[in-house]
Amino acid sequence: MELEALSLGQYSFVQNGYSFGFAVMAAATLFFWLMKSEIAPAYRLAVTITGLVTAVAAYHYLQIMLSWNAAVDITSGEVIATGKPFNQAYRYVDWLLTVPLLLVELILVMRLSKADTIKKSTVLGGAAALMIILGYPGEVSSVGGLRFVFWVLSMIPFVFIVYQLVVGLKESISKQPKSVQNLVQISIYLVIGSWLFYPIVYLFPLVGLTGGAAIAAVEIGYTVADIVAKAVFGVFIFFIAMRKSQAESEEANSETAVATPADENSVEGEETSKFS
Ligand code: RET
Repeated sequence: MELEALSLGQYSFVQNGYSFGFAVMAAATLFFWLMKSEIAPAYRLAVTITGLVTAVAAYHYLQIMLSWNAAVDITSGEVIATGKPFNQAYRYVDWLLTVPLLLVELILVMRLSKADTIKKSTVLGGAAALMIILGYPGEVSSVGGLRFVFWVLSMIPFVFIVYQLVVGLKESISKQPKSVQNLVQISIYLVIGSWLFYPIVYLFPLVGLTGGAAIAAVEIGYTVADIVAKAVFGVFIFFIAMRKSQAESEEANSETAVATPADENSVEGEETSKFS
């Protein structure tokens, strides 16, 4: 990566992007973990994993930011490379850990049968890992042709995942409670929309962007996509889990109301609505 091609403005813009990324991921982690008690036990694993994804991302954004800092010196307003390489592996290791987890998050919050949960998590998680591994050699290569070849290879598992999300989960969505069907549908579109961003950003250096502009566009592009795919998506998972918790506790309350005389059930009803 030719860091000296960056203007001071481009360098600082990317640096601020990482800093913002770190702040969002760290704050999102605190939010998910602190709010977990608002969720029924059946959905807590999904919310815990949501926080784990943003925690892993916060750590990697810090590392990326430190590596970005160490790679250059600013001398008289010029960006001068120090010789320490900017480590792009942090981003790919982050994706390798978090992308399969994001898919597991979505599957868990849908509360499918155990066999279905394991099958879908393994197949989608495996495809996601393969997609990231195939993308890395092209990302670190300075040869345009190689970048394109690995883009094509990585697109194969990508298309498979998108297909599975759109078609494979259709039936499962129809089985979700009415109150969350919309939210689940939107979060699937959010996954597809934010994920589409990555292969497009990857192609920036091949479609006319050069020098510092290409580096800055790729780094900022990935950072924005990560914030949407992890933190914003996580908020949707959180609300789905919360609504399902409420719907299920209301259902349990109305069943108790049928089973017990009216004057006794109010106390029991209150107890079941606290998810502990
Ligand atoms: C690569 C290489 C080029 C082709 C494709 C890619 C897809 C990357 C994706 C990454 C998603 C990352 C997420 C991170 C945040 O949690 C590897 C850029 C298809 C889809 C969701």
